[in-house]
Amino acid sequence: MRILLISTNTEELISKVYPVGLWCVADYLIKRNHTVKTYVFQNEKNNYSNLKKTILEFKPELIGFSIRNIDNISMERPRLLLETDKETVAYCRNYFKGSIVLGGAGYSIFPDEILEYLKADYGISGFNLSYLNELIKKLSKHDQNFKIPNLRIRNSPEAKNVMIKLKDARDLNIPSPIHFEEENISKNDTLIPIFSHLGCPMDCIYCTTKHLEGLKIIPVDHDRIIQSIRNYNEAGYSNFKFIDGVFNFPKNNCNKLCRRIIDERINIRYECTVYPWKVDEETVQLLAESGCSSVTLSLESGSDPILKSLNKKYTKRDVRQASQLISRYGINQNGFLLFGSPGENSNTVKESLDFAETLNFTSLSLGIGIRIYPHTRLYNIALEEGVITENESLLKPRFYISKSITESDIAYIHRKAEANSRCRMMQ
Ligand code: B12
Ligand code: SF4
Repeated sequence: MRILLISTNTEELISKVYPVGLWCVADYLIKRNHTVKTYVFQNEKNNYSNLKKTILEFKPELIGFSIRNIDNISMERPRLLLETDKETVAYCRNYFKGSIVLGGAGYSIFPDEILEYLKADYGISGFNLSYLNELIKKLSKHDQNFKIPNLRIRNSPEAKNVMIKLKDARDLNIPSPIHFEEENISKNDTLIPIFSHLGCPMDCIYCTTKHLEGLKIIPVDHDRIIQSIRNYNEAGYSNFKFIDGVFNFPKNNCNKLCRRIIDERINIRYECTVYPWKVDEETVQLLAESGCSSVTLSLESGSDPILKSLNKKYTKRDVRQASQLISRYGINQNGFLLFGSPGENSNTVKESLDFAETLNFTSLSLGIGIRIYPHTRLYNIALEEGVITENESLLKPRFYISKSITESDIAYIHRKAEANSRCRMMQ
């Protein structure tokens, strides 16, 4: 089948992000003998007229949209990023009469609502692309018997099933470097994103990872990771970002991967996220020796009762210990504080900011209000406290902020961010 895959994401929030999800889908479909073309808005100056030309010349039989982002998760300046996808789906319909299928991380959080909002035909949630392949086979045979896991069909009462997660990371694709080369993406400063595992057992109350990836860690085979890094190295890329929610858990998996990178003299500089719990010198030393130049130290709060209310396993003491070790090994550390959690008040806000100032952060990002997602504990708290109602759509972002947080607390956070050049507000 001739398939056109579209990514409309042009955001540069936090950093430039390449459409790796879309490229995984492309690689997967090409291996199954489909003819695939990708259309990436980031690289198209005159988006719509080029898109029209692409549709008319390529003549796709199916169009797929990779929906990575829903919104910018900013309570103070919210933007619904899906609007561009909605416009683009409608635009495609002018020149294309076939089916439009959605997928991607953002899509998988709100499958029914996004399908309806964008007025697409089908959606496949999750990471398992074999379900997409099943759909394509059925569509090409005009077989209407759509009993496919994770499939949603717009205007169809069936297929409202629970998302089946990937059970085996062998089915998780790492995109080929060819896509970065084809798009002429800079070799010096681009971070190539790689998962070292799926899943996170930490179960923080606001996080969607449990829903998207599961609580169980599913490691990606180290041979595959090393081979992918080598492929990227050969293509001239040597900066990477391990995009796991927490890179340092499970400790054995992290240490083993670092040791392989060191032993095999792999040329790599990378960033990763460190969860500041049970961080010991052995791991930090291995991180440094294997090329880790910068970590996101997920801190979220500098107040122990608030950390507890977020279901963090660590305390301030653990954070300080991890931060000191990371500094000792010369690794940059970027912190993040989230304000407005259940139980937060003026005192805990000040306590958090004071605590963060005592740590050796290269940068500190501050966020106010927590995005409420379905399938999370924060959702239930927000429901119980009457912040949201049961049938309310959360697609247009809703945020939780403790009722004890005042306007003057918010102004205080902004003043602190302005006064410190290492600090910035999340947008
Ligand atoms: C790593 C990451 C980042 C890194 C990216 C680093 C980098 N250089 O790439 C950083 C920290 C920079 C980042 C920033 C942001 N992120 Co982010 N990020 C992630 C994370 C953890 C992984 C994304 C990723 O690269 N996955 C790897 C690829 C291969 O997977 P994938 O895209 O999901 O694709 C797979 C499937 O979804 C599927 N698929 C993809 N497309 C399609 C299409 C079809 C048709 C089908 C069938 C299937 C399919 O197949 C692929 C292979 O299995 C996700 C959460 C998660 N667990 O997925 C959040 C996530 C995508 N981010 C999110 C957000 C909000 C943001 C920011 C807006 C935050 C902010 N305010 O700044 C920015 C936006 C940046 C941008 N420019 O777009 C949200 C999006 C939901 C939402 N509310 O919008 C997520 C889901 C996290 C969350 N729950 O809040 N992010
Ligand atoms: S540690 Fe990170 S990825 Fe894991 S549950 Fe908490 S916020 Fe989500």
